[in-house]
Amino acid sequence: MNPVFGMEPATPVSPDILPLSRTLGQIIIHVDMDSFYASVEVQRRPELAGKPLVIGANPKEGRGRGVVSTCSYEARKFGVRSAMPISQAYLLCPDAVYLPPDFPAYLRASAAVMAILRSYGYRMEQVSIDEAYLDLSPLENFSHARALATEIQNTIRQRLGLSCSVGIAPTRSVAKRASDFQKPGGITVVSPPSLPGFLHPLPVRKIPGIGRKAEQLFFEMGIRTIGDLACHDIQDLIGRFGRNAVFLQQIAQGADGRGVVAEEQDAKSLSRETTFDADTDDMSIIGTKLEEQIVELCTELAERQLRFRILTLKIRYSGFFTRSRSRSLPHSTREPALIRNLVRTLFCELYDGRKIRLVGVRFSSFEKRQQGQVTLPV
Ligand code: TTP
Ligand code: MG
Repeated sequence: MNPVFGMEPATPVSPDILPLSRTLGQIIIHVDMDSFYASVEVQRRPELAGKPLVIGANPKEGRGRGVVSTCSYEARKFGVRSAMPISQAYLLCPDAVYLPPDFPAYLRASAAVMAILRSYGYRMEQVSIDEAYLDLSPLENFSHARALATEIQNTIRQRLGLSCSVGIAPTRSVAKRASDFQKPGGITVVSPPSLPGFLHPLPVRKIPGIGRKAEQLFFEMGIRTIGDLACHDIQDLIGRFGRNAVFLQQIAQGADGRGVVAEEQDAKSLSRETTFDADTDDMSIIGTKLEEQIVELCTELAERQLRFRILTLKIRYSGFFTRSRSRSLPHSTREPALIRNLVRTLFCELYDGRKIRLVGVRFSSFEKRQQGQVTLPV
């Protein structure tokens, strides 16, 4: 036995066998909307269809600050990507249409998508504004799951005018990789026998949590693909990556073992942050931004029927110095007036008179009320 982890080090079992033995019986689908914010804009402004469209901060002819939230697939052909500085996006594609995000509209579209997914009656876990897992294990086989995925795609397209991609696999992490595989509009089925063939040629950075630094370490160990990681000596991996190595190798072997968690447990926090175009100490600009954030967050709370108990305010000053302060409430709430007062109080406590680069509000510690009486801690 391995004295540290209480388990046998991985023996050289063929990776072809592992996924089957550990995940037998699960059929999980991952649904991810295509270029979500941009698609919502195109849906309500059809004249934008087929054009490069960038959602994010104002580019101000290349002088804008802030980042790209997302962009249409037409803009992606120019190299524009989410999280890229908006100034860089402008350099790559000055002729794109640039729009500021309209979060309430995206939240409404998200709620409509999730309602459609929920209506199929399977265990469901929403993991972000535009993606969710459904546990289709009750279905007989992967062909039935593909048929249902097609129906889901058609329903979302017909009712909402939006496109999504679907991945179907025996595990969550492979389903997520699969939904990304044929975007936009694809359905990718990875049945147990085809799992190693799908997963192993992919680069290691496709495993969630592996960034550039870890990827470089893997390269130094001769690991380039997920298949290389699946077969690598586990003790060698633990020597470099510690405990995480066991989990990472399991993911590489297609055996993450996590199911779909029922909805009530998913949301841990909701937050909004805004970077100002120029660092500012103008209270009307700062107040307006905070108010926008509160309205968006309260809309999202209402959509999800959530109340929260902990509010956190974050201020980042010029030069990136960041401070935040939290307040716990005696009772859960989503009452805007109370939230406004609390944000104001926390702001006065935190603010030291310097110019501000970014403000943010976060709600956490949720409760979800069901049928008036019962309170489920989340
Ligand atoms: P994603 O699903 O990552 O991206 P997407 O739906 O725009 O495009 P894809 O077809 O590749 O799935 O994110 C969903 C939304 O979340 C996206 O439309 C905008 C928002 N978002 C940001 O605001 N900033 C980010 O860095 C990312 C990645 C997403
Ligand atoms: Mg998406």
